[in-house]
Amino acid sequence: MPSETHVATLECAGNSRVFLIPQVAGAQWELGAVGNAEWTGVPLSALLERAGLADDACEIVLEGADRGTPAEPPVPPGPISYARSLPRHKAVQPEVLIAYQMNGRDLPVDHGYPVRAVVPGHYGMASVKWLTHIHAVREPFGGYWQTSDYAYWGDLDGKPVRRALGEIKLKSEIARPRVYETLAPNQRYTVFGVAWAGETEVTGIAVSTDGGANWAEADFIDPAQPHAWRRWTFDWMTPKKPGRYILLARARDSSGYVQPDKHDPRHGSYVINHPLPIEVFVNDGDGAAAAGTPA
Ligand SMILES: Nc1nc2c(c(=O)[nH]1)N[C@H]1C(S)=C(S)[C@@H](COP(=O)(O)O)O[C@H]1N2
Ligand SMILES: [Mo]
Repeated sequence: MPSETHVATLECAGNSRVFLIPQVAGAQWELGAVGNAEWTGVPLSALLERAGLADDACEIVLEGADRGTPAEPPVPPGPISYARSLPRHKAVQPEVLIAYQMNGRDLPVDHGYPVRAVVPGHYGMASVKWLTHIHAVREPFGGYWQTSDYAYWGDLDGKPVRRALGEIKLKSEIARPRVYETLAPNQRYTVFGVAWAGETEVTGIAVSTDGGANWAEADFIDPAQPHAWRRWTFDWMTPKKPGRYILLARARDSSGYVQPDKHDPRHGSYVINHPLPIEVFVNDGDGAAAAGTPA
């Protein structure tokens, strides 16, 4: 069947969880549960067309080979496989692939060999790996991995309702310097990072080097491309005064949205898209550590 290649950023919905205060349960992801790759595969829409999708099919359920019993209640009646549904309107978009290659090679086992779904614009949990089945369903699929887990509290006429996590929310990360890195004073230092969004376009990126009191625009390296992150740089004259400094990055998108100041508790331990504080140290210039630098 015809294959296509798309670049897409996949971010785990729990990425940056370690930044939540107080600490929450779950893998203590720092900055690394996000990546950008080139995916090759057959568009899901081509498979659905060949199969002949019924008019009343509302969702497409994607199922993977891994099975087991969740450790946390509510525990389902027997072992379950990893399965997630996509709303029909997203499933038929041309960017959604049943992929067999990542960066021009067969998928590594960790990334879903032999075939996985790649759902650009949605958090990683939508991109089902080790894919075994694709089912069209007539009623919304309320499986474990989109109600008990990978879900959030939405709102229906003022009442909280459980909804499946979907679209990636606008976010940026500082990749360089690293948390707790020690820098020389009064030097030009290039801060480097990335910014990405789900279904919108990242249009601006600002950086603060004083904990959020002042912001200045950074420069994009990459042009805007749907579903792919944009790398950016920011030239910083490091302070003359030794000490602790907090760096932050805050992106804007084409819909006018700006990264929020705080994590929204309705998302539980997911969707951590507020500007993440990167604490660094500036030393006194003699190579000696500044006061407060961890040993
Ligand atoms: N079959 C299966 N697919 C899965 C998962 C899983 O546990 N089983 N985890 C999902 C989650 S939560 C994420 S973040 C991504 C991670 O994809 P990666 O390992 O290629 O980075 O895979 C998704 N696909
Ligand atoms: Mo994830």
